[in-house]
Amino acid sequence: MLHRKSLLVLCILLISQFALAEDGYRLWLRYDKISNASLLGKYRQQLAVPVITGNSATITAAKDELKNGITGLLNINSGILNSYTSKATFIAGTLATISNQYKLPVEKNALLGLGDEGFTITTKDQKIFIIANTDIGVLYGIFHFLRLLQTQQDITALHISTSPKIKYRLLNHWDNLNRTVERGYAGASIWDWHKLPDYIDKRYIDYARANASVGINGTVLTNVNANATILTPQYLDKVAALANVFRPYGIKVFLTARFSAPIEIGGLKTADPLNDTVRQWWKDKVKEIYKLIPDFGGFLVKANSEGQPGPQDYHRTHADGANMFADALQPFKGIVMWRAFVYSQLSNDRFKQAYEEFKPLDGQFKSNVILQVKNGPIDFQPREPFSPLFGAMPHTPLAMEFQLTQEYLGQGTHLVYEAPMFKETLESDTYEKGKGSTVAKVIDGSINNFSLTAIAGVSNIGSDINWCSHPFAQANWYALGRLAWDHTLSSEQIAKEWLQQTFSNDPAFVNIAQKIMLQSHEAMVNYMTPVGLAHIMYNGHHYGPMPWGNTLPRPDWNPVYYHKADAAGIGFNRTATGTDALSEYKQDVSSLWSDSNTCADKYLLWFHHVSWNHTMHSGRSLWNELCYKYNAGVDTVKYMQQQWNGLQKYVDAERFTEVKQLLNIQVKEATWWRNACLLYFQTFSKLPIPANYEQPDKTLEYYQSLRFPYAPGN
Ligand code: GCW
Repeated sequence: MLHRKSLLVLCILLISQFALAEDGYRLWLRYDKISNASLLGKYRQQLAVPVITGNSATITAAKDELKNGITGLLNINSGILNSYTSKATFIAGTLATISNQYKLPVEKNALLGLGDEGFTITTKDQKIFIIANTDIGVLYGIFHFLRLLQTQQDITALHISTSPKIKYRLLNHWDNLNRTVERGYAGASIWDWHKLPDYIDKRYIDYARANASVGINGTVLTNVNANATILTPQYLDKVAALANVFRPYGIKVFLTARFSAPIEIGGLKTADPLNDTVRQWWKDKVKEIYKLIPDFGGFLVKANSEGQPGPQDYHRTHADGANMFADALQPFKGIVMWRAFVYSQLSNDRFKQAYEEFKPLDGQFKSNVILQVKNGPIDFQPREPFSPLFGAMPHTPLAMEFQLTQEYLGQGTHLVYEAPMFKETLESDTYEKGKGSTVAKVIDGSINNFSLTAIAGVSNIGSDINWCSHPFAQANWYALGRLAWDHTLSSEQIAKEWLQQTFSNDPAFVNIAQKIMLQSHEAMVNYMTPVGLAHIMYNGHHYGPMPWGNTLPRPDWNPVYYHKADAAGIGFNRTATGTDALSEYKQDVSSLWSDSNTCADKYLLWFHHVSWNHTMHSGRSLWNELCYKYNAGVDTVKYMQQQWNGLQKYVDAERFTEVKQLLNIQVKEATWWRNACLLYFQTFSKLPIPANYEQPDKTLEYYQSLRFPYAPGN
């Protein structure tokens, strides 16, 4: 008897523990009850009689979300009505369904101008209206409204109208069919290919909800280092099952197309894009896909890059390759996202190669091809100047590829909020059509009048319970969606609303946590690659520092290629006396960076080889500036750690401890980066680390002896 009783107590304890588990699974869609009584009262009144009109899977999703939201946030049990009643306090639906039932609260033309995905949230006659042209617009409006509640905004007189600035807002998964994730630090792939199509993991639905809540409307399911198996009937059925889950949430699926698939799974002898049999093979394949997935988005292709097959294997151009897919997809309105990440070793500077290959092809791509360009010219380094392709391709739509997963940004252990880095690129001025031609305006199509526009983020999602491993890494997923919808949002605003939804609305918490986030990117640049250093990480897995790396067969895979440290100084001369990469930019841009005395410090070593005694804008010598920056980076992380430790009372124990432990690792690793890099560069500068800085406690040989054969994500 006693035994049974104690078992019961144990069960209750376990259940209540479970209910309180703060494992991060809910992301920013927590919907915890609002504790501010007066706000709660107002919200309850405003949501006393909610109506959502319409009838579709998307409208059902909108109803479910609103129901979940108000049950959690307001702890009320309002049933959501299907049609208007005079008692309604909240009405959502499409223009068509609402105008049947109620006098429109806003101008019809203004609404039509919001397009397929936009919406308005408007207060009229003390009722809140959410109106859109489509069901997806309604769902986006509901998510926006729930964000207002979650961030405790005043909802008495709302006048919001918004539509996305970018058409395709995508995640790119580098997920393999065996569930490993290239450069993934959050566990295995969330796609359980083995159990699909019959087993639908609840995660797929929550993934779709999370994406829709920030406006992400497409996902490339597979790695750009592609596997043709995904295009076989067996796997296409699995893809179709995922597409069915995502469809109500406005999310289209895309796949990566392996260029040699006609050979590998089609039994052809060639994959030549100008060969008729090959072209027909792709047309048939595409038809087969659309039969299963009528709203299939299209293909993302990495070709002739890092060993991937491509058109150049047949002496054809990237345009020939892309256009072959474009022709196959065009009848179904599918698109081709052709990656510009190429570096063929033929030129004297990896920086220049994407431009050299693609600039001559400007104007040769079919209208449903978009060229997907990484934010910088090399490869997702902590800081890069913008890729010179932005601003150089007036006849080709360009998509932005950001990397959410932190391959070069501290991988799974560093708190790095990426929005400031994304914004830095988006706000850079290309001068393509004179001053103000920012990268953002190139990719939103406004500079060259393109309606095919896209932003992609290489996903940081995995099977870890909290999706992204580091609790703060979720913010990067969130930020990608928010910025793709509206690139004018500030990093500050995005950090704030993410924190409010994910952790707490208490300003005492939000203000400090927001500061931690906002300083984190610059801190990381400082402790890894200050003053314009780049690509000095460990070979292969890219974990940790290895500025001495010089053993790989290709020079441009070795760190020494990038920093070029020698007795005379450090940095890569990309001016006219060097590789002249600067000439790939418009004159107004290159003139900003071509003189080592006026070039912004943050880009100095990207473009100049300067002496160790070069005078920086701070007045310090370059060597002293490096010492200063490396130390400032470490100090900032220590400060972030201190600030976080002061937030204990505002955060649940689980996530508080998780972040605390990770920050401890980050401090250690930042110190490792600083010490290893300074000791190594000192072998050239022969100058002391000024005595006012913490001195390395290990030798360079020690750092050089470290090995990480099982580092993740390789
Ligand atoms: O950053 C590099 C990565 C590769 C990746 C490649 C790419 C998918 O180290 O792992 O491959 O870029 O973007 O194609």
